[in-house]
Parts: sequence; structure tokens; C-alpha cells
Amino acid sequence: MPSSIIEIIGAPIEIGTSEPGAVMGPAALRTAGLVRVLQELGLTVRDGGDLAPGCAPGQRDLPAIRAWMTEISHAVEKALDGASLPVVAGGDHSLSLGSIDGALRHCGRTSRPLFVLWLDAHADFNTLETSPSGNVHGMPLAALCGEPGFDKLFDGGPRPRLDPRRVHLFGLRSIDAGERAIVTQRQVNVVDMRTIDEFGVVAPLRRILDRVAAENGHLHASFDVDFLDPTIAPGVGTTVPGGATFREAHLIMEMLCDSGLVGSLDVVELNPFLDERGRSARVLVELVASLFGRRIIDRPTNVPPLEA
Ligand code: B3U
Ligand code: MN
Ligand code: MN
Repeated sequence: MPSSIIEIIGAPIEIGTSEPGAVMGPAALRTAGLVRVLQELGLTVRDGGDLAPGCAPGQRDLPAIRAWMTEISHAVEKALDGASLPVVAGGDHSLSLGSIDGALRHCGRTSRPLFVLWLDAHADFNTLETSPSGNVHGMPLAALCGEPGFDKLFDGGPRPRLDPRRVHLFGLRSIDAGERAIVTQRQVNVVDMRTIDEFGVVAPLRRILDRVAAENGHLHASFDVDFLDPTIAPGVGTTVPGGATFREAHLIMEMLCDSGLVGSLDVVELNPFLDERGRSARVLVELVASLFGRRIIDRPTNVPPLEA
């Protein structure tokens, strides 16, 4: 890992979704042991608590999202500038507007390209025009990549843009017609569930990691609970059948850990109100532990070649 100091940034935001409950996500992740498991791995963990931008309680408009975004962006940028690794605990996926903006600002100063690994059932590439729901959690990548129509979301100042060709969607299995056209046109990289069914997770992920390493990139991982199959993680507002299994998800986390490339992380869309006795929160914490170094025994995940 680039840093052994982890900074937990709670972002209890649910403005981006129509399903209430994600506001409880950071608390559930802490209850499930997020801080403790990282400390047990020997990491230094700083938990600054939850962000609280000054918008009115219940405010659900674009200015409120902008306030959250600015606050999250500053927190992530500051953590990265201070050589910590920010873990943004959400909250719905609109929080990535802030976390990726902060990572982009940091990378701009360090002259490193930012790559995004978007572990999600959805593409989250809708614009205000293409979105069937109007929910902002289905739009963050379109906004960050500079698709038109998002001016009101940003404060008008100069803003770094995310390069869509450095975005890797992973686990995709639900996409709207409008966003499919954008994803194709902008040459966004896609590892959909069909690819995973055919090749497993190892080969496609290794390709992505090799690319990031070759370009000395900063990898931002954004983990949406609905990447996982609903049978192991029911605590999310938009479950989609046919998601990643427990073993696939752990292997991905272990490979990310071995790569040492992840520089920032979002854990989003946990909805404890829809969860079953904390199951989803617990799975997420286990996965985060694997990402930060928990392993069964101390050896690389590579299978050595068989002796001739
Ligand atoms: N693509 C749909 C559904 C959706 C996207 N992200 C989530 N759901 N979590 C939309 O509303 O944009
Ligand atoms: Mn998402
Ligand atoms: Mn999703």
C-alpha cells in the first residue's frame, strides 16, 4: 500500500438516492469493526468522524450535493497531501464526486495519472438528460468526466477532469441505454459480468493493474455494495442479481493489496436499514481487511508453476 496511515472519512450522504438509509452507512461500518480490523493489521488509523457540510437537514437539491462534494473533496485531498490513504465510508455513490475530485487535485500536483476502478453493478454514467431516475448516485462518473449539463453541480472554478479512458468499470450488469452510448463513445473500459463469467476476475484485473503500474498511476477504488451478489450483501437500495461472489470479491481485494497501487478508496451504498442483522456491513469490513493486508497465510496469491 502507498501509505500505512489510513484516514477514515465518514460521508453520511443519501441525497443521491431515492432509497433512504444510506445515511446510516458510516455508523454501521464502524459498528462492524472497520477501525478495529485495520488496527489489528498493524496500520495506523485516524478516524476523524463524519463530515457535516452546512446544508439544512433534509436538503436534497444540487447546492446540497455541491456542499457535500466540496467537503469530501477537501478531506480526501488533505489526507493524500499528508501521505495518508483516505477511506471514504458512505453514504450513496454521489460521494465519489467529491472523493475523486480530491484525488484528481492531489494527482495534478504530483503529476501522476489517476485511474479509477469502479466495482459496481451499474455504470453510474448517466447525465441529467439520460437518467431514468434523476438520482445523482447514477451520475458521478459522467459528471467527473466532463459530460455536459453538470455546471450547477460544480462551483464554477477550474476543475480537474477525469479521463474516461482511465476509468475501469468492473462487475457491470445493469446499464441504461443512454449511458451505454456514452460509455461506448468515451471509450470507458468495461469488465462486465459476462467477461467475469468467461475469464474469472484474475486475468481482467491483472490487465488493469499492469496498466496502472506501467504508467505509475494512482488507483482510486470505488466499491459499491451492489457489486456483490445480493445473497451475500442484501443491504443496498439497488440490488442486482448475478453479482460477485464472496470468494471473487476477496480475491480482488487480495490482488489489489498485492499490487500496492490503491491510493484511495470509497465504500458506498451500504444501507443498514435494508440489511439483515449487519451481514452486509460485516462482509464489507472483511473485504476492506483483505484489501489492507489480511491474508490466510503469508504468501503471494500467485500459483507457482508446476514442476516439470
Ligand atoms: N442506472 C440507474 C440505476 C442506478 C445507478 N446506480 C444505482 N442505481 N445505484 C439510475 O438510476 O441511474
Ligand atoms: Mn454505484
Ligand atoms: Mn450500483
